[in-house]
Amino acid sequence: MIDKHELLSEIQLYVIADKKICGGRDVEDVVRQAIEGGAQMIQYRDKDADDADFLSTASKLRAVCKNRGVPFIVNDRAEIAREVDADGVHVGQKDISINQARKILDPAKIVGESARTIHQAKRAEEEGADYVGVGPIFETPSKGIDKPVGLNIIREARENLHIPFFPIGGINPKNVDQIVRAGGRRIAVISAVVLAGDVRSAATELVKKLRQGSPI
Ligand code: TZP
Ligand code: MG
Repeated sequence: MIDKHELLSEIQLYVIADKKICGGRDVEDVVRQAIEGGAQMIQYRDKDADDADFLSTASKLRAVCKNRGVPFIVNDRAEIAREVDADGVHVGQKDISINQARKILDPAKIVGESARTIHQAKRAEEEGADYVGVGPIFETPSKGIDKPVGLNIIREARENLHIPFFPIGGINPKNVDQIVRAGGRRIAVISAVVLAGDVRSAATELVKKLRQGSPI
């Protein structure tokens, strides 16, 4: 298995397949198309599903990702991440701690955390997170009432973090250049890909712009 740090260092487009935001679409189809378009890491997120449903979808997505050699991350539910042998778990500030996640998952697995300030991001790094998501950068309906933190956190993250960071929140093909100009090399997105009319080309367009800005 490739070392997780090496693996993470190459990821520019991280797509979060949020079941609710996928709307009526089949989440497996969406993930397949996103990967075909160039998504390099997938997270399964579903705040509402009960554990049985979550487990069932997670194991299907796990297989889709494994067949295509793409790392698969489970949102929040570390036990389910372990059960489906996901590549890691992503936790929020109000979820289980990095430490707790580490107790559940093998040390070779990825643990990521969300941060809306550089202080939170630094703390996640100190606690042993393998990557952080920083944002919301722009306004986004996908994160409820969270106010955007703006582009400045990207510069702060570049200066202060040693782990990969993924700007997230309201990023789409029209504004991704702003992320690149602020010094971001990677992004995490939900709606720009999973809600796109053409999932595959939305992913391709984002990857192209990130590569043009800064090939990894
Ligand atoms: N964390 C910060 S913003 C956000 C999350 C999960 C939502 C991102 O969704 P979108 O649709 O890419 O704005
Ligand atoms: Mg969470």
